[in-house]
Amino acid sequence: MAVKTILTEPNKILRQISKPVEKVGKEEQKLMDDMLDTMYAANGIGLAAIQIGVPKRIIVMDISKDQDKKEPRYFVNPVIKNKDEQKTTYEEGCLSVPNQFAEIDRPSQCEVEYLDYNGVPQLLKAEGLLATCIQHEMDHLEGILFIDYLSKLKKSMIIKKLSKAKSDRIVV
Ligand code: GNR
Ligand code: NI
Repeated sequence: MAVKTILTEPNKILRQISKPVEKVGKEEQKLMDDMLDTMYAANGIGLAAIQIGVPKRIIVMDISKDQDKKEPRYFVNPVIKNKDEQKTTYEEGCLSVPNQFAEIDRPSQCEVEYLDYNGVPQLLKAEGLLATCIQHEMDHLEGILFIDYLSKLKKSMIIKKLSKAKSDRIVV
């Protein structure tokens, strides 16, 4: 178990398209353990492998509020089957876009097919925050960030801020 560094925009690696996992083996399970550690350490509710630089179609999530009752979820090779016509709006944030938040519309319900931690096929019907989070994480697998849904102006302002915040951290 290990906490990894989370890549942040404008790091180009975040724009890679992640590759399907052939088999859920020891290596993938270790990756999922590290992803969960990293996500909890950063106080996030979801994390895609590409956020720690690994271009595999793997997501971890825990939307439980109670710190003592952890409910980790693991999704390998997730595919969205059914999307609701109806949309809901959530104020989204992203560990790869630190300290920036915006309201994003997404289908309010979805069905997702995936392999779990043990490589067993699963089907999940999600709604509410779970549905939003799954879609946010699935976007990461395609190299998409929530800021891509904002106007060009809002997006460029956020990227500018993040670039500046990054350069401020480099001590010459
Ligand atoms: O921690 C996170 N919170 C969140 C809130 C609303 C919608 C999506 C998210 S996911 C985010 C963690 C993250 O960046 N996952 O990729
Ligand atoms: Ni994110």
